[in-house]
Amino acid sequence: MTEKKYRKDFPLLQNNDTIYIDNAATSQRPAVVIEAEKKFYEEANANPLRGFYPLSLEATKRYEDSRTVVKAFINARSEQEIIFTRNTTESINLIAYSYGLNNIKAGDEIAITIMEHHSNMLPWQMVAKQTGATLRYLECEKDGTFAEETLKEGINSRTKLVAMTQVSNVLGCVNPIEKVVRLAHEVGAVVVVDGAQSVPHMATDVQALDVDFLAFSGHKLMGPMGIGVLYGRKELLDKMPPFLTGGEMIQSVTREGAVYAELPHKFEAGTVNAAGAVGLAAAIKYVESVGFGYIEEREQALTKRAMKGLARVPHVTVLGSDDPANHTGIVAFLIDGVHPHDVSEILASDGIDVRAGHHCAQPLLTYLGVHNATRASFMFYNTEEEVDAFVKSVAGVRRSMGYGE
Ligand code: C6P
Repeated sequence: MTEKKYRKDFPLLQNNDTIYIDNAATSQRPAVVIEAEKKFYEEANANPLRGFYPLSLEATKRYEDSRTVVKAFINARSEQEIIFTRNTTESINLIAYSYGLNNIKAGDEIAITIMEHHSNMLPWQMVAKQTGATLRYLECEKDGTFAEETLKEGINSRTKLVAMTQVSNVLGCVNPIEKVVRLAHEVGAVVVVDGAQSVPHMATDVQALDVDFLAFSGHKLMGPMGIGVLYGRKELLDKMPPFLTGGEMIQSVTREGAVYAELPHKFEAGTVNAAGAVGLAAAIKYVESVGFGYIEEREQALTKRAMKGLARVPHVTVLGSDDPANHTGIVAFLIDGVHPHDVSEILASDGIDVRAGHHCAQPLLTYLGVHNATRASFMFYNTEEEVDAFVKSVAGVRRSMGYGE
């Protein structure tokens, strides 16, 4: 059965017959999100948090109301724990520069996994280099799982910070965040979770997970580009110095220095992306109206169909687990004898949009013994027909390259 219930909500999918299955790179946006951003500029455009005239107060209200929506969405304790950033990358850099450089020293260990996106790897390489701490890589099994010993050895009395993605953007596996948090907190380490690929696809409860920091991007969650979120535990954020300094993050300034603003504004220097925050709130409300039960069920069905189809195509290897339940809509694969860039070009000529390359996870691919891979990634608005067209196109790739089969 083909499910098309929500497709009409997405203008691009109505105006374009491309088969868009590069959702892990960025999702499509429903009209309500585009409309919400437009409405902000049409009805409430003024610099938020600055003016005392009605328009600026309205801009501020819409910006702060959006924060409340985000707070409820991930079940944070207070709005003070929600910092608006540009994206996941900026959120993680904020933690690295503000928390990492001030709390980690020579002799300490930072534990990250080999499957991290460069955005959750390079900031920790920087902190390790600048502080003299050791950066330790937790290596996964080929299916993306972590052996008990790997976690127990990797998170030890020297560990001060553990940074882990909840869902890998290459393997699609869901990592055992609760277990990692337990091990980390037992040794007094803080946990940074990269939620870029998980927050759009499953319910997130920062209190239940007990994480210290969580980063995610609006654009993978059907929200606008250029708006992201950093959740941080208030006790930690309170003690951290600002990442960026300048306008709007102060209480008072003298020639000698400044008294910084309270949370969350201490971390939001300069004019904020209020329209982006409003768009993100609209995206969250849209996700909630669809419901994670439906989203997970649909994405699981599409992934299962794709993996079943690919399993029947000779010379195709899917990276990660054989079980579609551990792929969160992400299917990265190799075709013997064909470079992934050629695969994606051949698929593009059939009107199918996938990503090919190292997916900003080069150390993972090297660890898996490959240089590049092609990746399809599904959202609940994709259809069975699109999956079938994708499998059919993959099945024709080697023939297009001159192979017999
Ligand atoms: N991954 C992908 O095609 P930004 O660019 O800051 O919004 O997100 C960075 C990021 C961080 N962590 C993970 C797990 C990610 O997947 C991403 C973005 C995209 O896989 C673009 S490289």
